[in-house]
Amino acid sequence: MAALTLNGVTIHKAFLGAEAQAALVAAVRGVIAQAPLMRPVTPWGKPMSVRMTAAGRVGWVVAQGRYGYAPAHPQTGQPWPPIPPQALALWRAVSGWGSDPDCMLVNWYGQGARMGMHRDADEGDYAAPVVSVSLGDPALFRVGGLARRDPTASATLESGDVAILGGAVRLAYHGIDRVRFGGATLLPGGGRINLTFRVVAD
Ligand code: MD3
Ligand code: FE
Repeated sequence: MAALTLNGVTIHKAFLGAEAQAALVAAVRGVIAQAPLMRPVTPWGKPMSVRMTAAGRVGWVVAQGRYGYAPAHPQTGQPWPPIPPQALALWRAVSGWGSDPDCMLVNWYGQGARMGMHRDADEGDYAAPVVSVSLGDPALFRVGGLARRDPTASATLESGDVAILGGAVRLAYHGIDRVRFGGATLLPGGGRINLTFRVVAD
């Protein structure tokens, strides 16, 4: 399988075949049925364009104007559904980590959705990698360095691509500049799903 390195981020192109991608989408739909997608509102009062939900022991939320991980869905008050078995199997195959993730974050990109440059720094544990899986429409991904002003590099993340974010790049700035909406056939109505697996400190 072809691996590409972008500013230290390893991207395994077409890691998942069409059947594995479809199975993951079905599993994600099951998660969403239990834990509806939400549009988080930033501490600055701006709704994000990406819709999100999660599975696992904790999910990423914005609560009381702060980013963090919480054990229940903010709208339903229910615990997050378990991480689906196919998703856990993927983590176990690629993470190189000896324990399972605490969170599978689901990002859903509809038409026009994007994600500004940021660092993933709410987990409290940065020894474990983050694993990312892209499903559906292609996206222009950008990664920089540990400082916001560091130079950046870009690549397209396509359906089935898996990225491993470990070691020095774990705290690098990154974002999604745009999604080529309708650019893939996996999701009938168009759109992009990104799953990220995270180990989160108690
Ligand atoms: C590089 N998601 O959920 S995944 C996020 O495609 C997030 O939805 C993007 O950034 C998406 O926080 C990008 C690839 C990714 C994830 C985590 C990283 C790249 C990363 C952490 C450090 C460096
Ligand atoms: Fe991120």
